[in-house]
Amino acid sequence: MEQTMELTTDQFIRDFEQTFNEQQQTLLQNATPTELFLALAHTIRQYYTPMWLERNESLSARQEKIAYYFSIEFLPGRMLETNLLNLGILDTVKEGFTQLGLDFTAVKNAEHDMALGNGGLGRLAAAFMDSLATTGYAGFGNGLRYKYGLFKQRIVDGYQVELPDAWFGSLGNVWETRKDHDAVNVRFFGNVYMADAGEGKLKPVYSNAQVLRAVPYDVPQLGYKNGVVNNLRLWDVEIPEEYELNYPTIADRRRVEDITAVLYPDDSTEEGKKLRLMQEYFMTSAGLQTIVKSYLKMGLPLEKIYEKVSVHINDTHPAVAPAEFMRILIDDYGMEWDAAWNATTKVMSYTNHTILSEALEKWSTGLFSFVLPRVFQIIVEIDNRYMAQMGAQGADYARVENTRIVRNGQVHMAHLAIIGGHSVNGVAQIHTELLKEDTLRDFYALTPEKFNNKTNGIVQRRWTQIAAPVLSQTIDKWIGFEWRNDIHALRALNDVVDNPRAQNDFWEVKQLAKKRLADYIEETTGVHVSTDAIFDVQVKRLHAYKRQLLNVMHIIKLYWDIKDNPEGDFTPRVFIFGAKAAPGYHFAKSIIKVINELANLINNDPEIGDKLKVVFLENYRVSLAELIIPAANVSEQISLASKEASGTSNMKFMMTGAVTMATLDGANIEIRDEVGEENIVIFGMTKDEVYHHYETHDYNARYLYDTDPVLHRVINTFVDGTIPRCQSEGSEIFDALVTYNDEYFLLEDFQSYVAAQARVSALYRDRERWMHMSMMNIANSDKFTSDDTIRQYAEEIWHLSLPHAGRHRAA
Ligand code: GPW
Repeated sequence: MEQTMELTTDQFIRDFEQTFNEQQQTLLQNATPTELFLALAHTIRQYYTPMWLERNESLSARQEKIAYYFSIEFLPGRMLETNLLNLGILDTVKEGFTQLGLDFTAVKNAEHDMALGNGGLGRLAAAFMDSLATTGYAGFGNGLRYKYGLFKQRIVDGYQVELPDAWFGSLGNVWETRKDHDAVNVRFFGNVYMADAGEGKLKPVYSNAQVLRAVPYDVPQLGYKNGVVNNLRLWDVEIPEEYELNYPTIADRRRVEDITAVLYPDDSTEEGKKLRLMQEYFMTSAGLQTIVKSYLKMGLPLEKIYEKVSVHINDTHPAVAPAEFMRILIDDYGMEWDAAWNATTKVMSYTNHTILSEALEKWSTGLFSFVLPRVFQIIVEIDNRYMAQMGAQGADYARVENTRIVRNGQVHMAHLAIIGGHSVNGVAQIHTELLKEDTLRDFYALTPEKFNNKTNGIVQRRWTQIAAPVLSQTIDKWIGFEWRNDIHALRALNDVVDNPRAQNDFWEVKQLAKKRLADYIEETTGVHVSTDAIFDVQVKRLHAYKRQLLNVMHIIKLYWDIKDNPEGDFTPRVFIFGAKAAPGYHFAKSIIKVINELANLINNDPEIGDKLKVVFLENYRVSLAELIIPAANVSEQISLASKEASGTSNMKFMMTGAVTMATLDGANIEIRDEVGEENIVIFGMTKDEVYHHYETHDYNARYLYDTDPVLHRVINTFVDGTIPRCQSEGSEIFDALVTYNDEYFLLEDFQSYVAAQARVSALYRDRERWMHMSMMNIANSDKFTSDDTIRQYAEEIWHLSLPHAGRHRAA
């Protein structure tokens, strides 16, 4: 049921002016956007605080089951507009600002992105927080309060340079509340030995441990027009007062603060650093300790904690959770092993986000037992009992050996998460199938009932109502407002996809978004781009498997086409990239350099002119995505089939009317199923063809390079001096593609990609056909709402019920 705050513009203006005067002590007219932002945020805090208190009271009064989403990353981006939208007062506030003569856009842009995440995984966690509140489920986040979020990317001479992202800087995080009374201690290092506990029992005694204090900061998560406020709890580290003497120097204190100082900027590769393990354990232990404490306040038996608590492990980073939960139940609360194990496996569930083995966390037993001696003991015990139990069941020995937790001197975190929980899910259909048949096949053979799929989703409100307000108004015009509350109503657009006036409206909307982006491009890069050109966009982390290089190879091909035939009839394109590379990922950084130098070459060639432009936008992040995605005509989703677990930007592009250029990978397949084959452009190998190469070892990149003259010329362009100032990067790329046999099969997919791109050009010239495709994408995007994804998690994995049936405040 819809429930918005009742707030008139006049009332808002009074509230805002009062808060502003109390806080800033200057005149509104003199205030900077940042000062106005702070005052506005504090006004909003006053609005939601009573709802937040009431929510917490009613959840505990009714003893509702709560799911806790443990994630080392949360990537909400800016919160101001979402909070206003979800309170139902975005338009009122905008109107108030207009009446006050203030620029709302400047104020919203003053908010620093909350970038406590790298990319898709962190953004998904943030989306789930919004959707949990919006659907009304009691789902709380648990993570780390990094002082520095994902690095800020600058491009200098074509190279990526990383700068620290001091996101809450001197202003603090305006949305958070410190909860001192919920602080707990977390122990690292030291020794553990077993001592007599009487009655023939043993209990662990810790000595010489380092004891640190975990202090939570809570960030409210507002539901869309339903009065629900859930909680995202982020932990910070401090030195407990009673141990201060152990840290006499500033350097000593710094080493402690390091634990929550910075988000690891690596995406999909495992680093195996001690500090990272400490981060993981710190947030997991602190979260679980407070969860148990708040459960016990209800006066219910601890053995039944699974009836009121679910803990979700978002990828392997919090996968120490089952062992830590066992430690708390047994050591801190005296539970017996079997009862504790029964509770633990019913509480825990796990999502896998990749099949790339280099991203599956493993820790050396040496490091692990040094940092977490007691947890390590428990893991060894879990592992032994697992072996014994499987042996007793007569399970295939090789399978059991492949799935055990401690093996060859390593602790396999994914294995702990699977054995210690009741559910493991992938994030798109094809990905879950691959987990079953490949990555986790032995687990699937042993415990098939644990496996399920949950295809990712996106917060449609952010990508339409916030990022694409004019598109949203146009949708209103054609099908009414219902879709804003029920995204499935968007399907009504299917009736107008061939209506010439509707097509014209949606064309104009896209042109406006392109103009907005073109202005930004000109401002930030100095490059002028024409909105008559196709805006062809690839924005995502820079990874070899995502194949930004394939896109580059196609651009080089077009460059030679134009140079060979400058008078030819050519459909103009602007290629837009946005991508951060992990600081230690040399190859990815070389690709960034080459894109920038190729852009220089092409953009400054008068013979090329407006036919072809290449733009690399620095510092890609959520707020920049909000500007770029609605302006795209073509969405590049070209990962090697089988490698992209799901993708989520593909869904955002679809929802705002871009046509997807796709391999049959991740959620692209489900997008095709929704829009139909004619409304997406598919190319490249299937996952079976890819796996065939793996099985037969028959792939021969050099042969393709030698026998395909177009490919030959394109690849030579990396090394023959055509693209200036990137000699070493160019030869690195040449070697990866030819000498080292092209790990991600770009050469094999090249011709199919080029042909698909030619199809796109032809389709774009037929405006009716193109608008049909574009609008079919918008009209059929409702499947990818994270509201529905989270409903499936809540019902099928966490077994939650809806606490308030949509009428939270009326109860
Ligand atoms: F390697 N993803 C990510 F699986 O953004 F852990 N960072 C990561 O570290 C990993 C995965 C990990 C992404 C996937 O690459 C993407 O396909 C997926 O859509 C997204 O997670 C959300 O599930």
